[in-house]
Amino acid sequence: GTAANWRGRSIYQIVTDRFARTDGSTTYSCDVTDRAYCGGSYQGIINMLDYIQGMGFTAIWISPIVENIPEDTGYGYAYHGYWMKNIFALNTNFGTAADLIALATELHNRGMYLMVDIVVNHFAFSGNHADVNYSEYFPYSSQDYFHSFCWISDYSNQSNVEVCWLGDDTVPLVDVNTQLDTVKSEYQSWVQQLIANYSIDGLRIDTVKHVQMDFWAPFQEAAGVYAVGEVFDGDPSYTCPYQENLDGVLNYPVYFPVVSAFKSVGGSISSLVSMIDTLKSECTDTTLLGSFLENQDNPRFPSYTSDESLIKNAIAYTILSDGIPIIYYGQEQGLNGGNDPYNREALWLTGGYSTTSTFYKYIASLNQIRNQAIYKDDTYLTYQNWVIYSDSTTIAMRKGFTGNQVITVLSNLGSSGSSYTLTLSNTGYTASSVVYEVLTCTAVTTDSAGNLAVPMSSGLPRVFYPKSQLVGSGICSL
Ligand code: ABC
Ligand code: CA
Repeated sequence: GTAANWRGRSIYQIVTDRFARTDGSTTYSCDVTDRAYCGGSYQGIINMLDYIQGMGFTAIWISPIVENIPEDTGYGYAYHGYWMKNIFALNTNFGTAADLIALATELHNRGMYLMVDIVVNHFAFSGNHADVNYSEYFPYSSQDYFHSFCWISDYSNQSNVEVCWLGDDTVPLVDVNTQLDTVKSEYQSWVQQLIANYSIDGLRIDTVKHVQMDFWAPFQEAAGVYAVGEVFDGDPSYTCPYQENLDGVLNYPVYFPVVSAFKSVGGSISSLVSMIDTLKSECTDTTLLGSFLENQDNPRFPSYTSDESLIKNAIAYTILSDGIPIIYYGQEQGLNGGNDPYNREALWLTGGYSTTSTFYKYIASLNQIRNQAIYKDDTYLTYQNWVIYSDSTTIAMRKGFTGNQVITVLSNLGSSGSSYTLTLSNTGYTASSVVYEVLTCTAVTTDSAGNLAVPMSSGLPRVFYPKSQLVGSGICSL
């Protein structure tokens, strides 16, 4: 899929080892602190596609698929897939090539896309950096293909970030010399083959900031599919320029202010408001950024707060703002693990894939309204979300042209927030028109000046959309 094909997708991110087992077990033990393979597989994902599609997702992102180092290192096994050894072989812990192809086929039969995580920055080793056995790597089977050893020690020095190594003397991440022409062309032909062999529709690219900028545009071009890069940095002036060389980047700049705004009552709304504006001027296209609240590298949002209203507001931001929403597996069951490895729970141990849990149904509602707005008029996607109102506890946003606009009202008052009416004048809705608050299925009629009276309570988010656009959708039984 091209960037334009991906803009309207909604992605469910899976840590393959932790999502579903082939045997469908809901009891097989998985202690996250063991950092071991727990048996999640491609076949397990296939069996659970109804569960994923039932929330309105139109794509999945899976862990890196290539062969990893097999050792039980000081940080356990490579169950996450980021410790490459041979990029032309598969990690057989997740299944066979046929299983992976079957996953792609089954997704495509449902009209869904497959995004695969890839790493180019490094291979991995179990042991001291001085003992790396390069001959075990493929295709870069000698030291000549790698940067000479130095640890990354200064994140303010970009060349240090690019040519030195991540990791430590437990698991050094042996830094590929991506400046070599042979390496560049090898990687380009590799990614083409990978995409063709497994019918991959898009890429999530790891450690993008650790590879020099000029590597990316030709690599993206060779891949020929949408790619979203991981540039783990909250500063938009650092992160956005990567979008000049890759279709998208994960929206780390907005991640941090979203977490701060909603992780507690009294969080800063104003920093979020200003970041929304900043990104529009700094990034090439905010509608192609990857919008997320959780992932395998950060504490799950409910580890900061158990307040259901706060969590709901943060999730609504992910799905209804600009960009391609990415929901991390387990958000739909309210998992609350902290940092790596606690945020990589086995999903099968947490309620047997309930489709009636609060957040499962909530995420389904949000995807459903977004999918409906896109279906009615796909310029919804390129219309940039803007803040129509904010105060110290509220942010209201509009996305979509007149007649098809979604108005999202978010609050960080939390579950004990009082009930009151917020009158919004900037929604663009016409006078005396009927709109629906789609999370509660409540009809509201704008007044003679087009003002919208928003019934706020318990710190819950409110999402409005014109009633006429809902007819026939099944949303709110319309
Ligand atoms: C293993 C063990 C862990 C153990 C660790 C030391 O070693 O499993 O339990 O604690 C993979 C595995 C991990 C594994 C690592 C290392 O490999 O998933 O479990 O940890 O062996 C990507 C992936 C990530 C993956 C790798 C490696 C890279 O998403 O899952 O990890 O292939 C850096 C990289 C980033 C990387 C991340 C983990 O580390 O840049 O690509 N993610 C600052 C730096 C960032 C840095 C970040 C976290 O800290 O600038 O570059 O990310 O260390 C903001 C600033 C940011 C700042 C943050 C903290 O604050 O704006 O710049 O980020 O305000
Ligand atoms: Ca590097």
